[in-house]
Amino acid sequence: MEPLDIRQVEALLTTAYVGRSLAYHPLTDSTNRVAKELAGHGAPDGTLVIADAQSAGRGRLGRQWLSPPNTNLLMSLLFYPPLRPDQAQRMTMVCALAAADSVAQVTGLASQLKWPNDLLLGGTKVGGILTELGLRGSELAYTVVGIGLNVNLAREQLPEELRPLATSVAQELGRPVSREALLAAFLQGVEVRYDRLKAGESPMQEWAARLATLGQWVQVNEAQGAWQAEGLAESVDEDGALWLRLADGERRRILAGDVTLRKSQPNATK
Ligand code: BT5
Repeated sequence: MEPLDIRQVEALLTTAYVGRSLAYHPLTDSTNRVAKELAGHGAPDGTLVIADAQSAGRGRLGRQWLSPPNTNLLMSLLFYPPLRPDQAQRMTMVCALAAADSVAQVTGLASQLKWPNDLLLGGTKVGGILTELGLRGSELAYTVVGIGLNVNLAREQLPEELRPLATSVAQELGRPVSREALLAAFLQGVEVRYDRLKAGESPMQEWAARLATLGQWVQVNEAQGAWQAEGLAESVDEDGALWLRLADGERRRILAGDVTLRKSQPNATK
């Protein structure tokens, strides 16, 4: 696999500012870490940090993101959105929608979103998003949205235990895909949606409409591991929280956690 062709990306790019400031690393520890560092140096809104390999790619809750070199998209975008800290998940929504659209645009494949931060193809994880915030007092100083998208990955390149849980765009399409074309389409989609957000439009309705999770009976493990619950994934709100309807009718709001689809509601009356 060839390294990412940054010249080609720049030639394809049609954005005004998203991705125009671009830091490419053949290898870094984590693009999220680098983007946060750049935020401290006043890097412009929409700065892109992209790597061909990461030595410490992060998922949520201290989990790892794995990717063989020169195969996938490993990147972080730095934003200074006009949002409060509790609204920062809207940047996750913006990027998730743009990622889904870019896959559709370049390959014709329809992807789904899974609450809170996964991109799925054929029901299997093809990408994940890790959003991190920087605070200035009680205000949002910046948001870093990190995206790992499996583009040309063959499942066998992952450790055995991950293989059933992961897929890639190429795997689903049956042929390799241009990472450069996908990246340029993604950045274009981000800019359009980010501009709308800045104009006061929320991406929530569109995001909710694409969430495969809604309407499903799910098990939720809360982020801190404090509790586990099962229920109907009823809705999401403007802050990206999931509203779960428990079997006893109680509604619970979940800000962060992991969701597993359950085949059916236990003791459901037919
Ligand atoms: C995520 O976390 O899905 C967010 C992943 C974000 C990664 C990007 S890469 C660029 C940027 N820089 C970083 O350092 N991170 C971001 P989470 O929902 O916690 O899922 C992590 C779990 O996904 C792991 O524990 C594995 O089970 C699984 N996993 C790891 N690598 C994978 C891959 N390539 N494809 C599918 N699943 C994977």
